[in-house]
Amino acid sequence: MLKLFTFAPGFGEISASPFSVKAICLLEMSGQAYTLNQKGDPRKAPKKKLPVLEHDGKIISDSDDIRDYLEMQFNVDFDAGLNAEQRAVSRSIIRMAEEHIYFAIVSTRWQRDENWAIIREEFFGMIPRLVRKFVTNKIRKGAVTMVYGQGMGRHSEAEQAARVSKDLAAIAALLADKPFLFGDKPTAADASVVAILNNITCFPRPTLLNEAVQKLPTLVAYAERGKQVMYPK
Ligand SMILES: N[C@@H](CCC(=O)N[C@@H](CS)C(=O)NCC(=O)O)C(=O)O
Repeated sequence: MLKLFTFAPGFGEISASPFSVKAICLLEMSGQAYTLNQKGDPRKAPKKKLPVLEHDGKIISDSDDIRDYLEMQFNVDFDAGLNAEQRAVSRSIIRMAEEHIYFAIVSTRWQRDENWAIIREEFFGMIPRLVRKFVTNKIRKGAVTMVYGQGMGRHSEAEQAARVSKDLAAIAALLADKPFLFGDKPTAADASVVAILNNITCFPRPTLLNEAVQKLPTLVAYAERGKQVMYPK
C-alpha cells in the first residue's frame, strides 16, 4: 500500500506546503490507492523534508522522486500525450515554480514579521504557549537563513513580487485559454503550479505575491479548476 506523508492542512488548503499539495495531486492523478498521513514530521524524514512516500518498505523522499517512482512502478506517464518540446517546457515551468516562486512564498511567510505571527499560530498553535516562542523562533531562523542563502530573501517584498509577476505572466501565456497548461487534462506541471498558486492565494493576510496572482484572473480560475480536478474528492 502507498502511504504519503505530508504537512497538515492549513489556511483552508489541503496542505500549507506546496510540495505536499503537489505530491497529493500526483498520487490522485496516478489512479493508485493510497493513504494520506498529514502528521508527517520532517525531522524523521531521510532528507528532513516532506513529502515522503512509503511503499513496500521503501521510503521515497522528494516530490520529484515520488513522481519518478510512481511513473516507473505503476507505468504511469503524467505527461502522456505531450511531445518532446512540450515535455521540455513542462520541466522548465516546474523548475520555475518550485525553485523560484516557492522561495518567494517562504520569504513572505517566514521572513516578514507581520506574516510570521500568522504562520506561528497556524503551524505551531499546538505547541504549549510557554515554550512556543522559543521553539518556533529557532525554526524560523532556519527558514530565514535558508531563503537568504538561496537568494530570494535578499530582495524586498516588492522586488520579489515584481520577479514572480514575470513568472506568472509566462504561466498565463502558456495557459492561454486552455483548461490546463497543455490542454484539457492536467499533467505534471499543473500539479506543481496549481499547488504553488493555491499556497499563495490561501494566505489570510494581503501580500504582494497574492496581489500579483489576483491581477491575472485566468490564473485564479485555473488554480481553482486545478483544485476541483486534482485534489482528493
Ligand atoms: N525538493 C523537495 C522540496 C520539499 C520541501 O521543501 N518541503 C518543505 C515544505 S514545502 C519542508 O519539508 N520543509 C521543512 C524544512 O525545511 O525543515 C520536494 O520536491 O519534495
